[in-house]
Amino acid sequence: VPLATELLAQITEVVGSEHVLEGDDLTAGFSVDWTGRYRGHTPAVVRPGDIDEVAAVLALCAEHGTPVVPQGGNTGLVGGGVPLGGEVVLSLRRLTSLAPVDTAARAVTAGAGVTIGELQRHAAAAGLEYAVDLASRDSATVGGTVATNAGGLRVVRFGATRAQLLGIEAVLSDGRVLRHLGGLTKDNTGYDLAGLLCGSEGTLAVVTAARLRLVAPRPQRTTALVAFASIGDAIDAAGAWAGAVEGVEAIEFMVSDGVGLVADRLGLARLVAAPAHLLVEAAGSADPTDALAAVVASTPGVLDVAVGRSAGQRERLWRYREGHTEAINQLGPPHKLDVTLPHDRLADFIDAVPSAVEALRPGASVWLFGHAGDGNVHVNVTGVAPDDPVVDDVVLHLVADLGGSISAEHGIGTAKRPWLGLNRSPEELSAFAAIKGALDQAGILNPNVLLP
Ligand code: 2HG
Ligand code: ZN
Repeated sequence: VPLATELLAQITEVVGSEHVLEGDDLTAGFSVDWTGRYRGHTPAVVRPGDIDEVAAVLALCAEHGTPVVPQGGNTGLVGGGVPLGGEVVLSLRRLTSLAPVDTAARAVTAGAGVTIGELQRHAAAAGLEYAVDLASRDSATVGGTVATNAGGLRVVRFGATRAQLLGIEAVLSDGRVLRHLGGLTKDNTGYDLAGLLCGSEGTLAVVTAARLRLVAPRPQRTTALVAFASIGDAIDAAGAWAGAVEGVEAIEFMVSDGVGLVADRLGLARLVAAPAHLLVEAAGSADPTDALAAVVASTPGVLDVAVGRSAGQRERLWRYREGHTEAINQLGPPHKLDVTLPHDRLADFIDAVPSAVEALRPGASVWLFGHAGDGNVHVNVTGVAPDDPVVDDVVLHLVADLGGSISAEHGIGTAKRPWLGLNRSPEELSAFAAIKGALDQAGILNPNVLLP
C-alpha cells in the first residue's frame, strides 16, 4: 500500500529526503529478517536522527493511522522487526549518541542505535564492561536488545537485558516522550516503565535511549570445552556447575550433529567425537583455571577437556558454539524454537524433541544447542517450509506440558504469537491488552507482534 503522498511529504520534511528510503532496492534489507524466514514489504524506511524526529514521525503516522514497525539492527529471530503487513519501518540506527561512562555510578546512557559491540568497547575504555553479550554484538543495538529483553551468553551470571536497565527514554505512538534516565540505584517511585517497555517488542513505545548498568571487569578468564559420554551427563553437569563453579559466566550446550555441522560449514577442526559438549567459562580477579579443573575432574561422564586461557584460544573454542546460528542458516531458513525447561525436565525434553518432530515431518532435521546453565534450549528445525506451523505446534506444546516457557530470550514476535496462550492466562492476556491500549493509544505500533 503506498503511503499517502501528504504523509510522505510531511515525514520527509522532518527527517530529510536522504533518510526516507523507498523502493525494493533500498528497503529490501529492512523487510526480511536475518534468517530469511520472514519476508515483508514496506512503502518506506524512515531513519530519524534524534528523538525529536522520532516523536514527530510517530505523531504524523498516528494522525494518519499508519502502522509502524520499529527496527534496530534487524538481528531478531522471531520476525518481530520486519514489516509483515506493509508497515512503515522506523529504523533507529542513527540514534548513536553515547554519553561518557559514569564510572562512579558504573552506568552509561546510550542511544537506541548504538550496537552492543560499540557499547562494550566504550565501557572497556573506561575500565568497565557491559554484561550482555551475544553473537550478533556488532549488529544488534541497544534499542533492539532493550525492546526484546535480549539474553545472550552471560545470563547465568548477570541476568538478561532487563537486569541491566536503570532507566529508559521512549516515545509513545502519539509522539509524547517518556524519559526517566536518572539511573538512581534506589528509585522506588511507582510503576517500573523501563521494566515494562523492556521485552514489549515495539508494541508499546519506541525506545530511543537507555541507562545501562556496567560491571567491573574480571581480568582472569578461562574457557573449557568439555566432551561428555551422554546428553544426560552433560545436562546433569550443567545443573551442578551453575552452583559449583566460582565466577561461572557461561554454561553452553551442544550435541554431536551441531558441532559436526559447525566444523564442516565454518571450516573448523573436528572435535573429539562425543554425544554432547559443554562450553564453560569462568572469570574473576584471580585465575579460575584450577578451581574449574577440579570441578570438571570430579564430574561424571567427562570424556575430554580442551582449555583456552588466552583470548585467541578462548575465541577458537567459542566458535563451535557461536557458529551454530550461521551454520544452520546455510541449510535454509530454520524454524527457531527458543525455549526454557525446568532443569529436571531438560534431558527428557531434549530426548523427546527429535522423534516428535520427525514423526510429523520425516524430512526435517532437528538441531539442539543453547544455554544449559539457564535451562534454555535453542531448538532449530530445518527442512520444513517457512510457513508450516506443525513443527512449532508440537514442540511448543511439549514445552508447555513439561512446565517450560515457549520463549526464553528471543521473544514472541510473530513466530510464537499463536501459542502465547500456552504460557499466559486469559487474565494476563487481558491485562496485556489493557496496557497496549493505554500506551499505544494510536494503535499503530508493531501490529503483527506479540499480542494474539
Ligand atoms: C544464540 O544463543 C542465539 O546463539 C541464537 O540466541 C540461537 O540461532 C538460534 O536459534
Ligand atoms: Zn541464545
